[in-house]
Amino acid sequence: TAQELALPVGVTLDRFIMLSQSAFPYATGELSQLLRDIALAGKIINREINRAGLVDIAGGNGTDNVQGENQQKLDIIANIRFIRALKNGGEVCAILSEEDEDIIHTGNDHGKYVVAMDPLDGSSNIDVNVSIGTIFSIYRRVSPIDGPATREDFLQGGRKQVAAGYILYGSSTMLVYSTGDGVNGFTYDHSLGEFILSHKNICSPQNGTIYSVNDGYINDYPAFVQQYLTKCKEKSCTARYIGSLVADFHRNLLRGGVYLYPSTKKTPEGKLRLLYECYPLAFIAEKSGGKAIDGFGAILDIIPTSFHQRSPIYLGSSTMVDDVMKC
Ligand code: P6P
Repeated sequence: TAQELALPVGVTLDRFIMLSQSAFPYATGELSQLLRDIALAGKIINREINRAGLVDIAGGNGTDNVQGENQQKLDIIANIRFIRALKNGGEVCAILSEEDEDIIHTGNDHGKYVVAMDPLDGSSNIDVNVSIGTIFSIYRRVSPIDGPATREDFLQGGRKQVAAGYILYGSSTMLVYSTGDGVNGFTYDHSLGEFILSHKNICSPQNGTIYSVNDGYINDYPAFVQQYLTKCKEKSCTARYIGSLVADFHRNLLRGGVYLYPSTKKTPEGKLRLLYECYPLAFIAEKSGGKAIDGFGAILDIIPTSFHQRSPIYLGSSTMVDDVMKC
């Protein structure tokens, strides 16, 4: 971890990746380059978001994505920018995006990795200036190198992720990721154009008092969730729900808390997407000492069957997630 590597806060992402890679003599640098490509896309999207209000790229685009959700212009820009950065980086042979039904083949058939991503989650918040985020999940391909990527590359299951993370476009822009050994956070320094290590070896508080849920659907939630929320209110816990998953998750990661998106009548499978929302955030939660379950077992143990399948999710501080299940 960064602790063992004795990396000082303030080191750039590039240097952090280089020094982390040096700790793995057999690493050949492709994953390192892939992480740099993701950071580059994040910088570009950050710039687009910051000027969205000034240039006519905020608001709806008048089209729907595969989810049937109204696409915001920045959704499309973010999708294009990520695909281009990963294609040009050369390490990724294929991408699965929330914005596209099928696998996007990059033409890099020699690439060892595939990426599942939500290029801009919470985008309905864009034109009201609420924080939004990118979520990404990285697998080593299982299909033969130099051939086209296949469904199996993306349906390996959450425990097969080699890395995952998110970019939060908030009051500051942060990249938070893990390659399996600890979770580290990098804050974007606009003057340098660099992500700087600001949150080394993030360990999520074991417990907390913040719960994040859409209270408006409470009558639709399963009984155990209603019981848990009643207990939260009896204990005068703090309700914090931004309506932007990455922002809610990040606050709870640092302060302690639990995010709940249960199944409802409207969304019997839950709302959040398994491959590019639940798995990557569950990976970060577990690697920082937290938990992520679907109400029956660990999110990361769910066997995936389709690209855009949904799952209920209870995600965050381990004691709080356990308390949900005790109900
Ligand atoms: P609801 C945004 O659309 C999103 O996917 C997450 O970012 C957010 O936490 C959730 O949906 C909000 O959903 O049903 O409460 O509006």
